[in-house]
Amino acid sequence: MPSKSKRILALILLLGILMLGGCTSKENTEQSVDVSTQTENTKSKDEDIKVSKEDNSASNIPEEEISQELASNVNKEDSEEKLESSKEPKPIQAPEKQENNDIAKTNSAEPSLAEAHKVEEKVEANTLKIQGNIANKLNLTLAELKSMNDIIFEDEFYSLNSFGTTGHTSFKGVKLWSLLEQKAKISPNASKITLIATDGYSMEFTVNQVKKLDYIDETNPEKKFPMIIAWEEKGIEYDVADGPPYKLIVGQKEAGDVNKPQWVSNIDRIIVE
Ligand SMILES: Nc1nc2c(c(=O)[nH]1)N[C@H]1C(S)=C(S)[C@@H](COP(=O)(O)O)O[C@H]1N2
Ligand SMILES: [Mo]
Repeated sequence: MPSKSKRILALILLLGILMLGGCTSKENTEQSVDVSTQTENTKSKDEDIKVSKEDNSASNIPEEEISQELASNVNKEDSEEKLESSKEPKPIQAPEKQENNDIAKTNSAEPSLAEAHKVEEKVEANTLKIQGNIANKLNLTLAELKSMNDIIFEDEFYSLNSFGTTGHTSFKGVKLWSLLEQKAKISPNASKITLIATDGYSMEFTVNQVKKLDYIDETNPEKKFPMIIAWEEKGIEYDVADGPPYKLIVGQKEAGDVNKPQWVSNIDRIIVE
């Protein structure tokens, strides 16, 4: 009997030790979890501080909120990227720009002078350059071109584009071959002429194609056309604000010839090779 009670005591003791041991190990686990959560919390607090700092300097709370909402839907790295992008100096620059605008608005004399200068520069930039295998390199203003009375041509041209759209349009300009022959003094061994627009669009022709004076209008067999550099369409001069006011106009080589894509607008230069 006493050995039985000893055994029971021993069992109780063992249970007590086991229970104690279990509790301690649980506590230890909880503690280590606590530590890690604290570090996480500290991290996120740091982030919050960063964000709120940005908020203050950018004074752009709604955008920040949106980016944070977006961030919660994706993984952490992505969300950090989103936060980064929303931290870009854009919102900070905005008020500075406004200030500059205010200064510009209050100072009325200087901007108008600057504007006038810009318009002048634009008109000057709108010269027609003729370069390459010629004796007279030319840099013609619209006024100079318009004064070339001996080579002016004016008529209604027929156009056909690649979609099959057709039309008749009146143009006024100078004959391109006359311009090259009489004014630019094209070299007798020149063979190629390239017209280049300010947008990079360009068209290449042989000298013989430019020399040709009998381009047609398939709807009007009696008429013959030279290639022209026009500055006026339907009785209205091109707006110099839209770029160099020069457009190549060419008729058809034969019936069905898709000629409209060859009508180079805003010609910047003509290169002779
Ligand atoms: N500078 C320049 N000229 C251009 C073009 C262009 O893109 N740039 N497109 C050509 C093409 S493909 C056509 S059909 C006609 C279109 O002329 P529109 O714009 O007067 O209709 O312009 C031609 N001249
Ligand atoms: Mo076109």
